[in-house]
Amino acid sequence: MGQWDRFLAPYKQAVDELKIKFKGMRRLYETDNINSPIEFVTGRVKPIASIYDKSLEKGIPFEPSDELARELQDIAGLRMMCQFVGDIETVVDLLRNRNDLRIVEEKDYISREKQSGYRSYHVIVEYPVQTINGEQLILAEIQIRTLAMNFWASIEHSLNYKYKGVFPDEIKLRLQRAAEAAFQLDEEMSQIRDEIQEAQAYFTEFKDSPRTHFPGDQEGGRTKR
Ligand code: 0O2
Ligand code: 0O2
Repeated sequence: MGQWDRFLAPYKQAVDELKIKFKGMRRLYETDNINSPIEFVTGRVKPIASIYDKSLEKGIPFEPSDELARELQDIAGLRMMCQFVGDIETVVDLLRNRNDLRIVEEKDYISREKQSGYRSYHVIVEYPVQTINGEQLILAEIQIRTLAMNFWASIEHSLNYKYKGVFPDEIKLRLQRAAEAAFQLDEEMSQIRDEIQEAQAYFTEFKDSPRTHFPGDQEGGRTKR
């Protein structure tokens, strides 16, 4: 096994474990028939090429080391998507109350968006991974954002590849405007949140109910074929 594989193994373990734990939180809301503040969860270990780029940017030697583990806080990265802006605070509170991780830093790019227009709430956590050599504390970055923020960030990220991080002014401006429009959409949806959630609860009940009436039903249940 290579040096990098050995270095990254506990990060992979942390991402896998946290993904299961966060998806589990969503399931617990579902079990209690409560609208979940978490829509979906993704996770990844930073690809070696991105670790290389970031180490160059930060002036850290590109080699597995304690310095790299300390300075690159997003080698383990999790993303939690929410329907509404208000859900983000709920999710952050859920994280604050967990006793299997420790929050070391919070970055609020929602009330203070980045110059690019990027919005998200970042939480850096310290998470203990049980390895065959004992416990190892791993830093992980959890990005919490709405679906609209995620839509914008995914597209901007792809464009970043195309333009190698240097956007023409016109594109930059249009992206900033698009980010603002996405945020307006979030605000608008928040204002009709109760209506939306009522409709979603109704839809879920309708979908799951064995007594749902369909045209052609004889006894109120689904038509048997
Ligand atoms: P479930 O039951 O749908 O949660 P993975 O290793 O596959 O678990 P990874 O690689 O971190 O996850 O990210 P991936 O594959 O992009 O997406 C993770 C989960 O998020 C998958 O569900 C996707 O279906 C879900 N997902 C991704 N994009 C969206 C989206 O836009 N909307 C919604 N609602 N879900 C999305 P799982 O893990 O397969 O199972
Ligand atoms: P990738 O490909 O997502 O891994 P740091 O450099 O991490 O010590 P910094 O730059 O202040 O400190 O970190 P920040 O901005 O808190 O978090 C960096 C991550 O946030 C990025 O990781 C992106 O995932 C996301 N991000 C930050 N700004 C933007 C933006 O303008 N557009 C998009 N699409 N994402 C952003 P990486 O490593 O840059 O990329």
